[in-house]
Amino acid sequence: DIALTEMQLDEQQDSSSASMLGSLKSRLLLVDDDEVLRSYLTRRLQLDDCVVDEAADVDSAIKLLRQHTYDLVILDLMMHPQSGYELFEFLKEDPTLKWLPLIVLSGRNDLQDKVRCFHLGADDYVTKPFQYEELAARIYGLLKRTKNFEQLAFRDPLTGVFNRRYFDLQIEMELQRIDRYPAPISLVFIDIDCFKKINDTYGHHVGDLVLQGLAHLLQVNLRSTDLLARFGGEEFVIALPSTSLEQAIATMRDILDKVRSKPVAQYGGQVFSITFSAGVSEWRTGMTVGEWVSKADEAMYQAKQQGRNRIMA
Ligand code: GH3
Ligand code: MG
Ligand code: MG
Ligand code: MG
Repeated sequence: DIALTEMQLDEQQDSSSASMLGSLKSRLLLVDDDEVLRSYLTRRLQLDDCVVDEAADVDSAIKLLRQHTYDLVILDLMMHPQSGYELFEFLKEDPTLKWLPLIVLSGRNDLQDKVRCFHLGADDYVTKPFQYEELAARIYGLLKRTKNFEQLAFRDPLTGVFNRRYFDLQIEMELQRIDRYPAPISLVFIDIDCFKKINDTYGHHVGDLVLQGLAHLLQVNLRSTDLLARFGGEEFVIALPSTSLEQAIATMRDILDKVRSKPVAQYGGQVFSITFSAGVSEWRTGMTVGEWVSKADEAMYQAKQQGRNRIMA
């Protein structure tokens, strides 16, 4: 088997360009029915510090794509029972997956397949037998660009946390997941208390530092599965999967204790402390995302009414 011989030779060379891949902290999905190729490629990519999931067919690929967020897909064309082309159809339908970077890795080397794949949305096409070095360099090039783009599209530039656009996309996926695997999920709406006064007294720059400080404090006190986003000016939302209303309230009370007990920002030798008000609501079957957010927003408003610096449901 020529492909395998080339792979084995390839494996003995030390990779240096590929190791840059690790710096991108990526999770890849490898879809190929060839088990030997999968285990070889997975091992190489793992050595380059990528997280790799494998799928042997289109159905398992779809399952994984629904469960996890990937940075890139490597896709074989000739597979059974469905060909790789079927996966393109699935990706195209899902707005959160439509732009997922994809490299075709195929034994088919004819112009028609290549052109068809690019038309369907492939970003690159590598033919088998392949050199790992080249594939890794192509993955790196693609990820470098898309990571930067993603950053711009889905992150709030001031605080670095997700923006509302990303929150809206991701929350729909969370609710779809709950539809299949029922579990509680709670939402928190946070609004900084008397933030205008900080801006008016110390200037907009200090206001910005406070926003950054609070975003950081929230992020480090949340779980990796929690979804934190800046919703508007001095408003943040958090979705807490697998968390009941009572648990969410307890979590937020702990975080508010931490926020009020030490300064969130410092500037020109001065330190700045804040408090916030938050509303919590647990998702119930049949609720729209809009209704769910409004419920948390209303609870936040109640917290303001009752004197701020508190969590209400
Ligand atoms: P309350 O306790 O009732 O929430 O009072 P507040 O002063 O926090 O509420 P208000 O909505 O009146 O003020 C929010 C302020 O947030 C007004 C706006 O100038 C400021 N703001 C919004 N976005 C930014 C930002 O990106 N940076 C800074 N520094 N300020 C911002
Ligand atoms: Mg195949
Ligand atoms: Mg506000
Ligand atoms: Mg406010």
